Amino acid sequence: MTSLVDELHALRRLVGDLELPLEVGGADDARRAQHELAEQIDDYLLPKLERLDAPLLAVLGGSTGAGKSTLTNSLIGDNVSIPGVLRPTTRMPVLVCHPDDEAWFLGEGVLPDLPRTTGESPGSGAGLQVVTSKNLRPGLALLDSPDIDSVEVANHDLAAQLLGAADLWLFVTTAARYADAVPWEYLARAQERSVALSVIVNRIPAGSEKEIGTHLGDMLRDKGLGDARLFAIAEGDLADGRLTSGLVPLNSWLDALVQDSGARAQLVRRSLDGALDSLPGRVEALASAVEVQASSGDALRAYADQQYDEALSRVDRELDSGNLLRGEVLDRWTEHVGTGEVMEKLQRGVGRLKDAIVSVFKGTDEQPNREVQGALESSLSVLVRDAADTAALEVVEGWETMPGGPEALVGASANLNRATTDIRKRIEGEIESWQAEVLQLVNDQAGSKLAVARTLSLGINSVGVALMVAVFSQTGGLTGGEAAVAGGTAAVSQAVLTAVFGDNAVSALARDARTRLLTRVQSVLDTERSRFGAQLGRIPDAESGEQLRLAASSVEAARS
Ligand SMILES: Nc1nc2c(ncn2[C@@H]2O[C@H](COP(=O)(O)OP(=O)(O)O)[C@@H](O)[C@H]2O)c(=O)[nH]1
Ligand SMILES: [Mg+2]
Repeated sequence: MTSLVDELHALRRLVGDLELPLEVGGADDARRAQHELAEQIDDYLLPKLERLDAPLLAVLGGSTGAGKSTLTNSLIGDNVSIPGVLRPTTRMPVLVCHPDDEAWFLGEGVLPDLPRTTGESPGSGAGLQVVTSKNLRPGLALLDSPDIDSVEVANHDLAAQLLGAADLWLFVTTAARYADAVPWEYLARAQERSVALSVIVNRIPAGSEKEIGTHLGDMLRDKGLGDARLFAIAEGDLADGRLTSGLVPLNSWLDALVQDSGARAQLVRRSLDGALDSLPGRVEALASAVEVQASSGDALRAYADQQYDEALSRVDRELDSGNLLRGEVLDRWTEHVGTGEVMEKLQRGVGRLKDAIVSVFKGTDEQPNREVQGALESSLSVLVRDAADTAALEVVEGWETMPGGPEALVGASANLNRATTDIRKRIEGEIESWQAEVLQLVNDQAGSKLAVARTLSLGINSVGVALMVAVFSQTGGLTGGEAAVAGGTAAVSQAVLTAVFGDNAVSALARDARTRLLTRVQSVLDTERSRFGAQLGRIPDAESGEQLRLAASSVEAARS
């Protein structure tokens, strides 16, 4: 059986590796929750499980000006943390502990990623200032954390991180502010994680302790925090910045806690179990966020697929329409076979068909074949490129309006809304390979001696070109004279092929050649489409949501 620590490590890795790149379905909250979860496993759960009897960390959290620093100093009886509303926002939080516990708090046991500074001079930047005081009992450290409502994001993120590492939250609020929304958002986390909590209402106008205590007690009960220990502290004069009265109940409670090893162990266990109990729900929220990302990713992918499928259909339709035989191809072919003359012979039934056809291809000169092939190649190339251009633009424009689409486009090349720059080279390469393939087909089909003879007397290349033309010769879409000429073109290539292969073989061959061509076009378009697939590479799939759930279940299983 694997240990709880191993399973937590496994969960931690999954949480850490998870990316939620799309702004869909509360992704921002999910990312924050992800971050806090990873931090709490590192900062608190893993170190705590390693050493259950480590000194307690009590974190003073709360809003700006609630009196956290003043309270810290007052509890220590020494000014270790600078109070006051106006202060550098990046000042390091101060952790005070007995000298005996310093090694533990300077070590990597707790909050391992925060750099430490020591001594009385406040540090700046990210990290923790560790101060020792003999006025504290060994076994309990106080941490004066940054304000949860700080305007500095880094500050309230750090506050959340420090609270995540606490064995005990000392939540500080004031008589004037305790009903504000922000503190209750943090208290909701305390509830979610069942952390040991006590709430300190500071700066209560003389005589209102009872009333405020009762009211706040009711609020806590309403939020499921009824067993939080409540301390009410009256507003009093400060001496040297420290409270002179009102601290006795809090002080004695903390003292008792440190001295009573049973109570201490119970508190540690409670916070630890609370944090572990909170994992499945927190992981489930992450897994749902993953699913939202995955399905947005799927929709983006399907949209791109649809556009490229449409591009292939467009090429297919264009082949059907016979449009490719217009212009250049038609001219070259007509020049090559002298359509009119052949047609006339065919219609008049003059001479043997084979002679007529042989006369069509002027000698063994390869130049005309190459010209027809070249003309076909460039028409096709333009057609495929246009289709790829259109698809790329459609996908970019579509994604811009789809959920998560703009994020999927982040970091894309400026050319993503067009076909790739080397598409032409790739199309031409494919067409040339296809043409070679068609010639090979003709060669293979001319298997019987009779057929070979017929083919050879025409030249394989001429027959191949006739087959290529047959692939494109549909008259749909052509009009007037052009249709007549194209019709003649079709008839000639058909007649050539029929003479060589016979009726049945011709249509099968033409279908085969056409399928092979479309397969090659498809592969060119697939390469185009893959650029969009690459943009979706960071989006998690639904599977990673399942893995998270499984990892959380394994943690649960390892607890028992
Ligand atoms: N008179 C008086 N002033 C206080 C008391 N608690 C805090 N203050 C003052 O309120 C301001 C903010 O307190 P501070 O401890 O810095 O709050 P923090 O932001 O929560 O750390 C400081 O100027 C303190 O001197 C108190 O009980 N009585
Ligand atoms: Mg402070």
